[in-house]
Amino acid sequence: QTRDAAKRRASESAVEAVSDGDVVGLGSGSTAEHAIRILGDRVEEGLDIVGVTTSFQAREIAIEKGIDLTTLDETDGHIDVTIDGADQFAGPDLIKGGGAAHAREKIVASATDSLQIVADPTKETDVLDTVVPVEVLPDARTTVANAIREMGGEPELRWAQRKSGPVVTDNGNLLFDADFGAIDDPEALATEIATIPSVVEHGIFPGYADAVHMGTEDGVTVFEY
Ligand code: DER
Repeated sequence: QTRDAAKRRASESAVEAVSDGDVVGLGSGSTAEHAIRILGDRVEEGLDIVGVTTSFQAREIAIEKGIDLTTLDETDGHIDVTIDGADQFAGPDLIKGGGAAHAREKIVASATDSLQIVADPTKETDVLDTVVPVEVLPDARTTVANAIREMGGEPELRWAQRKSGPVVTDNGNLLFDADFGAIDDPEALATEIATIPSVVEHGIFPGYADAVHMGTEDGVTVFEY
């Protein structure tokens, strides 16, 4: 209950970064859901924005809330501000992909002028050390798993909870959660993972955050980068 309140407070803070006329990236996950719902309420009160969504989940909520949607093809690949969650943040370095949406989240984040991350205190860390989601073409799962092990990681195929078999992403691919332990150089590891053949995208977002809005027990802490 308190964690959900913290997520909501983080989102209320991040939404302040959105202005009339903005193209807004709409993130995925339970924290970003609060932000989309709040934006929807502001749209009803007259806020003039268009959204670019990062997942099936984000699109469903945006449609429910009546937020007009567009695509990167129609905005010349430009987004003014994106609000999205994270599995972990160490300063501006992020690990994302807990919701298996990190491929489209990274496209949107990379096209964004200002990435506003929303989180609760459980996401804050000095050194990134949670598992790194790695999206792979289904036929390459064995070769990618071998490559991750050669790099010192331990890959675990993400199995679905309410479906027999593995999680299948919005892009029709499979997902490893790769445990590399503490990640001292996120940028270097990001580059190394990205060069493995048939890796579609991974969840290290090195230096991506322009701000992190962390909801706390009684308020919000905003880190600017
Ligand atoms: O999958 C993602 O990248 C989500 O943003 C995730 O990292 C955060 O989800 P949560 O807000 O439900 O914890």
